[in-house]
Amino acid sequence: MYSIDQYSSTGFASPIRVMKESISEELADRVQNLRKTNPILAERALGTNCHLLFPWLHEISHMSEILDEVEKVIGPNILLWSSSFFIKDPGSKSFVSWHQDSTYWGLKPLEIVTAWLAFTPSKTSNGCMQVIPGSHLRGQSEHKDTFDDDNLLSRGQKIEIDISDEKVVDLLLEPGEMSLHHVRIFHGSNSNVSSSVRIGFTMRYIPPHTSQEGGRTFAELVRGEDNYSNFDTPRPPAIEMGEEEWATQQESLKRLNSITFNGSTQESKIIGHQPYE
Ligand SMILES: O=C(O)CCC(=O)C(=O)O
Repeated sequence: MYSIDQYSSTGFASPIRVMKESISEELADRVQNLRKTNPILAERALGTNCHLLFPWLHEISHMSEILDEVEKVIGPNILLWSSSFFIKDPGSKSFVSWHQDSTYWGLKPLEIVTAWLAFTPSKTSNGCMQVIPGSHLRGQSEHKDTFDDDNLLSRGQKIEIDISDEKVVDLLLEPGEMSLHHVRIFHGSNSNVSSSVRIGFTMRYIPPHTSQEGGRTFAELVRGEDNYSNFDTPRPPAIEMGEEEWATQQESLKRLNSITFNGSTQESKIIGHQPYE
C-alpha cells in the first residue's frame, strides 16, 4: 500500500478503491462488447478523450470517490484535461516504454495527476503499470521516439534507463481500484503474458491555473471554480458516439495533436488512439 500521504515524495499512490468490483466488471463487459461487435469502431472510440463520446465514461470522470483523492494532490479546483484507455489483450505484445508524461503535453506547472482506474485485475502477468518511486523529482529526462508498433505510446517514446539499477514497483490493482501518478514519474508496463485482458481507463486532472503551451486545448471543470479560463470547455456527451459527440472528440484530438506531435517525424500511428501520451 502506497499512501496518498507519501505522494509528494513517491510520486504515486496505490491502490485506492473507488468503486465496487461488480461495477467495474460491468464496465469491462461494456468495453469488451464494443470491441467484439465492432473492433474497428472500438479502436477509434476507446482512444484519447473517449469521455467525450460516452456519457458513462464522462460520469466516471466526475465521480466524487475519484475527485476526493485527486483533490488531496492538486487542491479543490479541478479540471479534467483528457482521458484514454490502455488495453492489453491476453498474449498481446503491447507494452509501454519507460517514459514521463510531462514530455510532450506542454502543460505548466507540473501539478498534473493521472488517475488510472482498473476495469479488470491489473497484475504482473498481464502487464500492470510499473513506476520508479521518487523519479518525478529527477527533472525532465531526454526521450527518444521509436514508433515501435507494439508500443502503446503514440511516438513510442522512451527514456534510456537501466531498470536493473532501479527500484521498480508493480502497481497491482483489483477491478474498481485506481492508482494516481505524477506527470513526471518514470513509468511503463510490460506485455500481457497471461490469459486475461487488462483494461485501464486513465483520467488526467489539472488545477485551473495550469497553462497550455502551443495552443488552446479542452478541459472541463469537474470540481470547484475556474478563475483562469486557460482552456476551452468541451461539450459533454449527451448520447453514445453521436454526431456532435464525435465532432467534439475529434476537435479535441486535433488540438492535442498539434501540440503533442510538434517536432515529430511521424503522425499518430492510429488516429484517435493515444495520440498524445
Ligand atoms: O497503462 C499503462 O501500462 C501505461 C499507462 C500510462 O503510461 C499512463 O497512464 O500515463
